[in-house]
Amino acid sequence: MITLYSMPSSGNSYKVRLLLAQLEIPFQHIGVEYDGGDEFTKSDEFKRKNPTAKVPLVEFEDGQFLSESNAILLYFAEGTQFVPEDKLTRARMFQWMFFEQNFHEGSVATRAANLKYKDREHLRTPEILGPLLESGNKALDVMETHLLKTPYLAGDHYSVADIALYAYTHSAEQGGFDLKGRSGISAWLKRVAAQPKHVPLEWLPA
Ligand SMILES: N[C@@H](CCC(=O)N[C@@H](CS)C(=O)NCC(=O)O)C(=O)O
Repeated sequence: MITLYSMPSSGNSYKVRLLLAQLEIPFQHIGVEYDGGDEFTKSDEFKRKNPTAKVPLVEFEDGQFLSESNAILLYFAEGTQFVPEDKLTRARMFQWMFFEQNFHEGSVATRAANLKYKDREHLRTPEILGPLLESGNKALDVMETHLLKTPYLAGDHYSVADIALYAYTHSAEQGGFDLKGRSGISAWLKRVAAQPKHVPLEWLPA
């Protein structure tokens, strides 16, 4: 069985838990939390597994590792209904996954994390939170414009791009972002949550 090192409260980790649940892939879960106090990700033992010192991280049965949430999604989703076969549709799925890491995560998720985690209290200044609000709103507006035209990010079907962007969009209000005023995103969030075998962020394997 694979082992997943993941942070229960983190969207990047949730992406992987959600996909594994939807694909019914069993996994052993090792939880790593910011406020756990053990700083496990900073330990030499963990950094030997993942030099970036971040989760999520998958450990395969043969001792190999895979990090970066979206790479993990693509690895497990390959050959399933969650990766489109058509070349251009697949490229559009990649487009949204790169957008997630380049435009969305660093603003929407970062602002929510600054407001949520105790060890980020010093990052709650107007100089930091202001620009994050602006860039996060821009990212959400890009999604909103697109999702008013199409049911899922890569087109007509749910793909791992939807998983990648659902993780931090569904909790964006924690970062002070307005979702109710964005009807395209709100309807898409409901469509994603209604997918078979969908699990919430809090879900962990038994
Ligand atoms: N680009 C990475 C980001 C991973 C990341 O930032 N993980 C955070 C949680 S969201 C983490 O491991 N934090 C623990 C730490 O920095 O000690 C991905 O998508 O997997």
